Amino acid sequence: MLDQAKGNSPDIVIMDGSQASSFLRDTLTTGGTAILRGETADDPGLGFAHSVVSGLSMCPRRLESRYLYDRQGSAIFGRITEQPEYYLTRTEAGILADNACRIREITGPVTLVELGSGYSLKTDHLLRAWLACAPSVRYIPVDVSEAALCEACRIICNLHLSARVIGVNGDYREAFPILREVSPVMVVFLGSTIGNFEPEDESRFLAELASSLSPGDFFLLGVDLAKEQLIIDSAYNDVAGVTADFTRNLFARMNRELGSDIDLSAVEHVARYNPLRDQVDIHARFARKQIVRVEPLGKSFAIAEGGMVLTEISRKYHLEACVPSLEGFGFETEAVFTDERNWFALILLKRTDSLSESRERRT
Ligand code: AVJ
Repeated sequence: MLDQAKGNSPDIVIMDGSQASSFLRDTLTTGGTAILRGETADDPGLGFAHSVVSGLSMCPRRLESRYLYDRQGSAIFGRITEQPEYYLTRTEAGILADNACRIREITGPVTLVELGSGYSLKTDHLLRAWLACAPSVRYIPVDVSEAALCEACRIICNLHLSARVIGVNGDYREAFPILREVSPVMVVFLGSTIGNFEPEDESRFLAELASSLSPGDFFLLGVDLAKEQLIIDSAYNDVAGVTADFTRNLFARMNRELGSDIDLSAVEHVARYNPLRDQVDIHARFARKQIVRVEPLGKSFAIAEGGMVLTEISRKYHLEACVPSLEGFGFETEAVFTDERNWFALILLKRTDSLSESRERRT
């Protein structure tokens, strides 16, 4: 039997297909806290190196944004959410605080699975609403950052003694096979993190999610809404420079893990909202020529002065288009919650009884 952590210091357990599901069932019935480490966890061997080599070989150059979230990156993102200009987290937390009980009324006592949970701070509104209606709650946070995930599991278990928490350390895909095991479930995907996906990746994600859920399961999605350019530009260019540190940390991580030897003082943060495409593009601009090494694979890349590397996109949504498009993947809309300024929305969806009709509509 796998080791199971009790109390406030979750053990790290290596997830391995067949064991994972019985382990999951045991922990969710007996209680306690544990972490499952998936294949794409924090330190996936050469995964980062291969991703950097392929991204720097592209034209234009781009890096995968999931690698922004190592220990340092998750901590810096935590500080972004506290900046006065970064309205997203604060606004979404307010919507959650106001509507968590209503959401629980609609869904009933489902297991909560949160994708990209980070420090799980906003989720506390949901956990409290769940615990106000039943003696215990089952919560499965999924995150690529082991450090953030362990911290979140520790805090939640200290705060809510009856919570049954299993952290899954890996990317979203690794959580999909678990969903059928823990149904009835509500998958929670907050923070407008879905806006990090290119449209094709978003479609693939939604199709895979819909087919991994059982009919009647729920999906709670947070999306940042399109709004005045100045407000969005400010959110991604905070005066304190925390977002610039976040972008720079990706290159600091390359120095730490790949021996890249980049002069970080040459890396500038450039973020700009394009209202025609409803998208923020976040780039690193190299103020001086750099040779970027990827030591584990023996490769080097020359980036000229003024060279740009896309590190992230953050797409913004219009409810009129977004809701029907979600429904096309096999969901029904149960409720849409927004703030009084209409800056952010939480969409509560339910997996329909069958996917066939919606599949036909999209092909
Ligand atoms: C965590 C992806 C939602 O796009 O707003 C914030 C990440 N990057 N500032 C976002 C981010 C720069 C954030 N998401």
